[in-house]
Amino acid sequence: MRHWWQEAVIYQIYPRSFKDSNGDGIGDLQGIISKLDHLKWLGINVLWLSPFYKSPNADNGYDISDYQNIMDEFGTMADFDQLLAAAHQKGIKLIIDLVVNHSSDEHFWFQESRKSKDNPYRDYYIWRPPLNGHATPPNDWISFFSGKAWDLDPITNEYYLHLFAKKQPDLNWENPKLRQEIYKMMHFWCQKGVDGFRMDVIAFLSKDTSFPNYAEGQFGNLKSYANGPRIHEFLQEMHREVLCKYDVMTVGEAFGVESHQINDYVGKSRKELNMCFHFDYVGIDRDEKNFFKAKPNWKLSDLKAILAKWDVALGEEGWNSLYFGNHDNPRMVSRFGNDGAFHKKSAKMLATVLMTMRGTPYIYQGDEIGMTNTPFHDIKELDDIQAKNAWQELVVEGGADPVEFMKDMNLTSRDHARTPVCWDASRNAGFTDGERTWLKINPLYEKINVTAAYEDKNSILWYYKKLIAFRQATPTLIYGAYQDIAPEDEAIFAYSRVLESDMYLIIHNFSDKITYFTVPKESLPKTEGIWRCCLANYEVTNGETQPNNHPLEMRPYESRVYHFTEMNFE
Ligand code: ISL
Ligand code: CA
Repeated sequence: MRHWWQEAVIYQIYPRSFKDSNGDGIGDLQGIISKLDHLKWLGINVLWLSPFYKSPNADNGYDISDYQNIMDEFGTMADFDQLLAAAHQKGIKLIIDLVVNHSSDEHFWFQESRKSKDNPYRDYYIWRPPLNGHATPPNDWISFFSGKAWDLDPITNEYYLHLFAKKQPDLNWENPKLRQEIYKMMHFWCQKGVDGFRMDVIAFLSKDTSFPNYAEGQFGNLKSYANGPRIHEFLQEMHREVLCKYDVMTVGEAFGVESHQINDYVGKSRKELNMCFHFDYVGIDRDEKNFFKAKPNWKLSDLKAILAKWDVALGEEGWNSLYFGNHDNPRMVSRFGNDGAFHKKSAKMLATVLMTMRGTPYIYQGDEIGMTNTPFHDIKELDDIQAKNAWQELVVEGGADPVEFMKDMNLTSRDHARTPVCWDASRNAGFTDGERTWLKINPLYEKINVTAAYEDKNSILWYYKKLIAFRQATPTLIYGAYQDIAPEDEAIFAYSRVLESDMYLIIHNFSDKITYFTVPKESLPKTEGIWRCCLANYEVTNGETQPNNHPLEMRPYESRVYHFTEMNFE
């Protein structure tokens, strides 16, 4: 059984940074509507919108104060209805972000809940008395945004849990009344006609309600509250109560889920989710002990091992997602490619990986033109609460070296993905016609912008368009079996995709040096046939059309997609 969300190419929009339509320097829904033709031209099938609901923006919308109303800065519900209709009219589906592990502390439910211990909304959140009667939190958990994961609320002198910011109290999924409120909200959006949900930190919904101390150190605590005892019960209830009633897709942000657990979430017989984003390579270039510290010399063989591990774990039972960028990660060309001498080649190479692997590819806004990381010189230039709280804790209170900290932020900050999309070379990169923008503009905008990319037929943008069309027209690239054919190679990433007798051989040079590669005999088809290089990010002379009879000379960041056609002897 094949589904539309397996054949789709999905594009993520972070509304705050996509396009401003009213000159206040903040992206908005009308801005997205004004750029739908760009997305239609690109050929994407689905839009994922990061949160656009009412929010005080402690975490830029991932702190929701009203799930059924639009954030003031982004516009009105009429704007949303217009966006949804316009996208559907252009044949583009739209999925929305479901952030229900926590709400904003400004949500009506929390305002009520904190009033008294017997308030009807008390158990919509997770409250615990101080340990042994004095101001000690119930356990040693820390927040992802620094500090403790518990905050003592003076009104009732109890702690409430917040795995993220203080202003993001965790919702209590043990409470069936809360769960029914969430399902009612999901029906509201499904009845409007949205085509699915991306689900924020979905594996955290069920916690061990004895709230034990950590098993291990920072981030090792994921075992303490990810994949809790009732997570599958809750997701199957959500499926029964809401999801099974609509033709919608779901993708869980599976922070904390390990490959051996994945088909419990996305197995086709599970009636839970359709696919997930895993986090196994999000830390590949990060210091094990300090997530904000970069570890630049990551190994290609480690990345390939992770990709292969998840492909095997999902097998035919599950379905994978592929992403190299999103609103929480630095720009992929700066992180996994080469944003200097080989900017264009490496951006195209990464795009080729994204579009030829097994699983639904996700493009993050601006990656289609190869937007790079932005130089941040001072903490005041950063907006992200994760960075600012870390600065406060590590530098201001902890005495860490501010220069070192900013060096790390220039490699790892989430703000890299949140600088405004560059639409042209005019002031403020065509993102706004106002004076200022909410976050600094990437200084390379005169060179790297959508308009310049349209005008350059050899641009990253045109290459994405070609790649997307190629993938959509090639079932073998969507459904074909995946096999890494050189897992140990630290420069070459080469794999096959096979569907029945149709075979593609895809070879990338992840290095800035010319690298020779011989396709292993055992990876080649046993039958006679002809090879054709059907897509590449360099000019391929006809001498390179035969990948099977001599070492291939792969140029820096070169990608080649070879198609094998069996010679049928009649
Ligand atoms: O700690 C991280 C590891 O990557 C963060 O990037 C991030 O907090 C984590 O991936 C969970 O992300 C989701 O939930 C957060 C929100 O800040 C992120 O933007 C969202 O993607 C809390 O809602
Ligand atoms: Ca605006």
